[in-house]
Amino acid sequence: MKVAIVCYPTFGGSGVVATILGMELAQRGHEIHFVTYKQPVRLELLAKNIFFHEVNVEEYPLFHYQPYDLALSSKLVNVVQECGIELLHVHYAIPHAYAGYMAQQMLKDKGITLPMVTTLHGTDITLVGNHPVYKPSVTFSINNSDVVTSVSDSLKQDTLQLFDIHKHIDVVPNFIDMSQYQKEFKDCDRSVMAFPQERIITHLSNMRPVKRIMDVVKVFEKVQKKIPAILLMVGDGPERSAAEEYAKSKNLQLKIKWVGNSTEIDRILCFTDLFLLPSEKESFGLAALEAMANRTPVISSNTGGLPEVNDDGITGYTLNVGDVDGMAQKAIHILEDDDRLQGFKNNAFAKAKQFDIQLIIPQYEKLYESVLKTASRS
Ligand code: GMT
Repeated sequence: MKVAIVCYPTFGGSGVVATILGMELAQRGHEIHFVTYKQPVRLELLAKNIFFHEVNVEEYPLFHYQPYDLALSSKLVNVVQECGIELLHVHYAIPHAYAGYMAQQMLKDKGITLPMVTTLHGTDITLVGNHPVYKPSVTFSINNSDVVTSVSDSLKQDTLQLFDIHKHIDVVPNFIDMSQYQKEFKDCDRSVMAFPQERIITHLSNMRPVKRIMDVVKVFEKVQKKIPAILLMVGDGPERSAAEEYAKSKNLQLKIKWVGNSTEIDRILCFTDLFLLPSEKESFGLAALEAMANRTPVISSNTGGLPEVNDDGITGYTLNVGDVDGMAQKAIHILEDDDRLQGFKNNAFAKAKQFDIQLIIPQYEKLYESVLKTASRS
């Protein structure tokens, strides 16, 4: 199949999922065209069947806001015609599903049918998309997609509750390539980060308010009073400086390392003992899955799709949003005993296998095939 994938090219989870999906589909023999404003961070361009088309938005002084959706839909029309694209898969509803719909209509005018699959990722529904400014367009684009998928059952329920949707939503969970985790990392050298007696706790996110990184620091503050530990804060974002200031005021600066955005996530997670994800909202929690694939138990909030990934009491613990005391207690419980920690690590790894890319990609392929079959009949 010839598929165009539209996504955000940044460090966000939706872009990572779209990129890995595209690369795996390309390996399976499909021709994959990424259409976005920058090369996606995890995209390896030097691979067979992978193409990248950059969307340029011309700056014009009259425009207060540059019309990216217009540029994207025009680019899609060109790419579809030039490359013979059969199917469009957009990740994140805003504005991708809307731009995709416009491209479909322009192509229809030229006698070309382009079915569209829309994957909902979370904030496009629960935070941004639900705002009255966007809601009518998001509702319209979801209802007019040929196939709609969501990354967890929780997100599906949120979508049905928050929007007036008359389209079936298929749940296709996020995934991870477990073949990369079967063997131990040769360069997993924890001594570069911590002393032998210290536990390593990690958090990874774009540090937006929804990630509650102040809770991460506060949980760590309590844990390190009982157990020698360090905290690795990976990623960057608007909440970072306030959390750094708080850490300094508590004299934690030597125990917390602010790593910034990193392309070496697995190298960091492989020597991590515990992952913290206390988010306010999380449709899935890809970072938690990446941690679990690296044999790392997770303490998370119990919001959204997190309980579908993190099994309470088995792969870690899930607690109410903001329950810093509870999270610290459970963290200490896991970390204070070597055998218990090992048990949680084994369970986390076993659970991650349920989301192996080899199990999930065929679900997308099946949806693609069915939508193409339907389109060819009409
Ligand atoms: O969580 C973020 O800040 C990024 C956001 C995105 O769209 O890139 O992530 C959402 O999609 C991820 C991939 O499907 C999910 O794993 C995240 O849980 C989801 N984030 C939220 O729902 C807050």
